[in-house]
Amino acid sequence: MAVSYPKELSKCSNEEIYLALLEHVKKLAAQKAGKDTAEKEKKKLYYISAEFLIGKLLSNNLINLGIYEEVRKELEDAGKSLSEIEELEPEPSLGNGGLGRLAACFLDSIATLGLNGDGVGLNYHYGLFRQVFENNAQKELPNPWIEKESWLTKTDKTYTIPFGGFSVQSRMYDIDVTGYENRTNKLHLFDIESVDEDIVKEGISFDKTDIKKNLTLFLYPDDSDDDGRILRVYQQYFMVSNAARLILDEAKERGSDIYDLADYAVIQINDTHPTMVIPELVRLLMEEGLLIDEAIDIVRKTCAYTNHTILAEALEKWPIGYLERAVPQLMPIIRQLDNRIRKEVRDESTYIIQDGLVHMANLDIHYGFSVNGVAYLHTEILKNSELKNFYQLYPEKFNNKTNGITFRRWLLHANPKLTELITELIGDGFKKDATELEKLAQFAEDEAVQTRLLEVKQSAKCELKDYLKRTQNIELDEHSVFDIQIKRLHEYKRQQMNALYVIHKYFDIKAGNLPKRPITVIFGAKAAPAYIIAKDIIHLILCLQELIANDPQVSPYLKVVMVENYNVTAAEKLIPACDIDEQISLASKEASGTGNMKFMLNGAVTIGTMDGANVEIAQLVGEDNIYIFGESSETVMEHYAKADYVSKDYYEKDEDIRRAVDFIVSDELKRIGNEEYLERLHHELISKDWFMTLLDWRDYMETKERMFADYEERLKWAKKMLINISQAGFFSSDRTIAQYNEDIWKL
Ligand code: CJB
Repeated sequence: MAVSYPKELSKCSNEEIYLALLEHVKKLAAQKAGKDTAEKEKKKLYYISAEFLIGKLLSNNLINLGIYEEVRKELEDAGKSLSEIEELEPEPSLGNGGLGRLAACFLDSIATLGLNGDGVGLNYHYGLFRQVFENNAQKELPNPWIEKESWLTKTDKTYTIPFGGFSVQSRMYDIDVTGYENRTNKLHLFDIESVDEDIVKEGISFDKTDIKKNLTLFLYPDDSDDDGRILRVYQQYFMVSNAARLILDEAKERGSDIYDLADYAVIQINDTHPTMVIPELVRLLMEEGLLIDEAIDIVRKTCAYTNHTILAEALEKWPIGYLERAVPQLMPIIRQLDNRIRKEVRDESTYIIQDGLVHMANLDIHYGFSVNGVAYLHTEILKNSELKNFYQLYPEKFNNKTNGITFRRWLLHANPKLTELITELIGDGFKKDATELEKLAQFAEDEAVQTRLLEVKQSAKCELKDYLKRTQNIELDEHSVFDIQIKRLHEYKRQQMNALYVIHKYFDIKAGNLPKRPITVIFGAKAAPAYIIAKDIIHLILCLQELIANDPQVSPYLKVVMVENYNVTAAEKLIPACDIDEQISLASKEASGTGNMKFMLNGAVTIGTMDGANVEIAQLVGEDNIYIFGESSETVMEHYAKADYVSKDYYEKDEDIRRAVDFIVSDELKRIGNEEYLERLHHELISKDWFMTLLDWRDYMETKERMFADYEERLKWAKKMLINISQAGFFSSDRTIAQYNEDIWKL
């Protein structure tokens, strides 16, 4: 092994080893990039995204470079531990959740499939806030990740980016993205030098108006006020103006005469955040001397849009006033783009500018050549209801690309013991072709294999126990059932439904109905800093955690754990250890979900609604191997259409629901928690419950009871685990990316 350590390995500190490995990996990756075939490759993909939730990179890079085992062994021989060394690496949390993590999985697969494609985003100095709990409530702290030596490489690419009244000088930083035994691509992150970390005050608050100092300071600053929202516009324009200039530069370098740009570049717009790339490219092409018609034609052939949600709040609409202030040069172009639509199209609901707002998704759909949803059901809902008017205009643009995950991180790295067992059973072909996992199905009835699988799960549970003890001083009982819900905190994801189940179980145990085996309900979730009810739900969970831990009658049978600062690193430990995976969103609201895929791959069994990719999972594993409950998306959408869901009816007619909901404002909980928060959540559930928690609660509770009973038949349960793993191949992001390439990018 040619890593150059500063002294004899056994005498190096972990810090020294980490830095030596960092340097070595960067060197190896650069060599692969050196062999780049870019000149021969005409067309290149640019995946523009405001988020790339890449997670720690050391192990993943070692795996993809094919040297993980060698390095691990060498360190072990010198008395060192690679996993301890990894703990020194700060996690770049450059994303909020699923959308950002998907972008990171995609970059891995693009490089692994040997495709010519780079990511383009922003170099936030602070990633998503670090979450701490104080007085049973979430507090947000800055989350720095850039150190003197890091995965970032400073390049000499800089651009002057104009804003209303001033301009800034950008600089591009690169992170190598090495595919599994394949090429190295780049993640380009743009930044400006004048960013000033000293303007951060109390928690994560800072002067939102000082753009030169704050432009790339934080991932998505709090957008609960106007200044926060305008800053977001500045960030987005900065991102796409840099991207557009880079794309034009590189296309010309490869021989484009600009008129043929679409033969040289394809742009994937990840949700509406990078939408301004459309008018910006038109503007830059016009600066090069093209007529607006010519420029629009070119852009229309170059841009493709992915929609990740039907929640109205995430479909951005910017007030004209914001754009006029931040990027006045863009508004005339946007107006022209809108005017054309007004001439071509009758349906006013599709216009780009409506009531003083610029509808970013409308811009994407009219001026992109492809519109895709991220799971079968989601795409159907887009076509048949949310974007129906657009689908009628452009049926040929709509297509589905069911999400996927990279198996390098979520199996090979996160779960080496399971990887080893699978390899022993079916060879290692699945590492390159995930569908080979299907071969595992032949062992479904094999008791020896079932037993081995249960042992692997048990050992992952023990590892999680050690990890949480070491890092958060949390005690787990590894013989309990691990029931896990980890994802962003949002009412539609319905952590509150799970919390109401916990309360129900608490009463059950008090009444002497003891579970056959202790249950550990584990949550991990960050709430957006301005999302009050989400924070109230965290507060409730933390209060329940405390109440139950201190109740000697209940605590031997039930434990609630809210993991602090849930992030990619924590997910890598939690997922392999999971028995029961919670995917309980209100049907129609979760576009896809990708945690569900990671869990099944690691042998968890899912309890879920027919929502997002759960639908496809259910179809693949069959009803014996997933626990489906709740109303269908059709029924839910009908309730919304008729506005006939009244949560109070469920509260009044179902005693168990009433007892659980009312416990939120019980004296027991009020003694532990904040009365105002508890009252607010209680009131919300009874008077509004927009995401219909109470509608599905009884079915959820009964399904969960059935699941705990089935869990006791250990070998039968192991069969379910095995079937889940064997069907997970479809959810490899290699498959997803191959489809993007086949249907959209055509590289
Ligand atoms: N998603 O994470 C986000 N952020 C958004 O603003 C909109 C959607 C999520 O994207 C994931 C990747 O496509 C989906 O799996 C998930 O359902 C969706 O909520």
